[in-house]
Formats: sequence, structure tokens, C-alpha cells
Amino acid sequence: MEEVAFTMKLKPGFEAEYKRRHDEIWPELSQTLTEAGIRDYSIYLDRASGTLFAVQKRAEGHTIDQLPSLPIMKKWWAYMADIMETNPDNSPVSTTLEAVFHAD
Ligand code: RM4
Repeated sequence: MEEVAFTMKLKPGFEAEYKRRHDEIWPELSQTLTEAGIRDYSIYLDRASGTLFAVQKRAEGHTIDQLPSLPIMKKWWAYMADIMETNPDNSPVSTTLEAVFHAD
């Protein structure tokens, strides 16, 4: 199981709305993420900058590369596009982070 961390960006003023939408995450989307091999997925917000820090584990043989083509993922990204910085396909602008320290 590998751990991956990345950032995304929230538009100013949407802090509560972002949390609300994730508190009410669609069960079908949660299931899709699990089926793709995502485990222990957390997203933290730095309110000062709007940076969203995401960390997740990816099971061996995960199919995360296929997520962008799935209708449920496209629908979620379209739903989230008004409050996040996005790419032309509505996926969130995302920067993968480099691991520099770990302690068990
Ligand atoms: C985020 C963003 C990510 C998704 C999570 C569940 O706001 O859309 O791509 O993995 O929601």
C-alpha cells in the first residue's frame, strides 16, 4: 500500500460549502473511490491560503488512473468546479507532493 499526498485549491469563501459537500459525499462516489483502491483518504484545509492538502493510501493494483473516465467522477468534478480551481475537464488542479519525512 503506497501513501500519496497532493494539494488542490479552494476558491475563497467556500470553506463551509466545501466541508458540507464532503460531509454529504455521494455514497456511489465513496464506493467508486474504494473500488478504485483508495483507502484512508483525508483532506485538510489551510484556511489562510485555500490550499487543500489531501493524503490517501492506494492499494496494490489500484485503478486510480481510470477514475477520470468514470461518469460518477465526472459528475462530482462538475459539481465541485464552482468552488475549486479546476482544469478544463473540471478535475481539480492538483500538485503531487514529495515525501521528505516519515516516522511510524
Ligand atoms: C475533492 C476532489 C477530489 C475528490 C474528493 C472526494 O473535492 O473532487 O478529486 O477525490 O473531492
